Amino acid sequence: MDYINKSFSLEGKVALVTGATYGIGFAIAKAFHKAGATIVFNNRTQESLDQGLESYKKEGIDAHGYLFDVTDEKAVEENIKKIESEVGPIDILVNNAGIIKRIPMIEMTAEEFRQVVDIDLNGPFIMAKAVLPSMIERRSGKIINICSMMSELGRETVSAYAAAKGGLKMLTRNIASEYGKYNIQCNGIGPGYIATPQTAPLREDGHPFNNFIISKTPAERWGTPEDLMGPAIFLASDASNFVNGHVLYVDGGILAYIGKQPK
Ligand code: NAP
Ligand code: GCO
Repeated sequence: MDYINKSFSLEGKVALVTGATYGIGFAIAKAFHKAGATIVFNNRTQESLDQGLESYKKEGIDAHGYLFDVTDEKAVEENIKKIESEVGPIDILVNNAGIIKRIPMIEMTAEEFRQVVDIDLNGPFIMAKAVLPSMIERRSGKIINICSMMSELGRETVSAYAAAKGGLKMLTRNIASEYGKYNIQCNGIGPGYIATPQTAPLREDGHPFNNFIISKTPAERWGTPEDLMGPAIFLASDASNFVNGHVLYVDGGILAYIGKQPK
């Protein structure tokens, strides 16, 4: 048990999970808390921040909430400095904040495309850039980028999201390549289809996508945010110290599966 307790523990670590008010980010933050970490999260509106603080309180977690948008470089730099002095140097960054716009590509404006890429790809770049100097100095750090099935696959209406999440997979590999020598590990988690507010419109009763996803998933169900807890602890802990530039797909087997034979 000693090995398990030591290697998977996040005791004494400070973890910043972006956009972790609910959904996947909230579940990952809860997992980190259970593993011993101090939790910091941010959101872009006071309303979301307060909602998050309330939810952490209900779980008995004393989380530190900061109000800033991951696309605002100046605000990110200022808030990272604030977090470092008020809570402590950041040991673990999870780039979780993200949005999707489901619009057929030929109907999408360049501005809409830019908004998605800005939050889902530029955001993780800006965040990673802000935490890396201290990680380099301390010769230790973990960055986890929340990728997607769309880091590997395309589908109708999600061109901007797929472009951003595909880019995020490559940013992950590049951070690992560039800073691995400082004992910094940057990996991705690629969730399959997970029941959160982001996918709520696809799960409405009778929506054809609901049955489609269940039949595309060998596990024959939607994932839950809690399905991401173990993989996130692994990638944040010493247990993964020689895992770098990898995307761990947590998808109930979607990427392994050719799909059901039509009846
Ligand atoms: P969600 O329920 O929509 O939560 C996303 C959170 O990010 C929200 O709290 C949102 O704030 C926040 N956010 C958005 N833009 C932000 C910004 N610019 N700055 C700070 N915070 C921001 O999403 P989720 O389903 O939990 O997904 C979390 C991550 O996993 C996303 O990157 C998503 O693309 C990815 N993912 C999701 C699935 C899935 O099936 N659900 C699968 C694969 C990957 P508001 O509360 O203000 O909206
Ligand atoms: C969609 C979904 C996906 C998921 C997820 C898959 O419309 O296809 O929203 O993109 O959210 O990212 O891994």
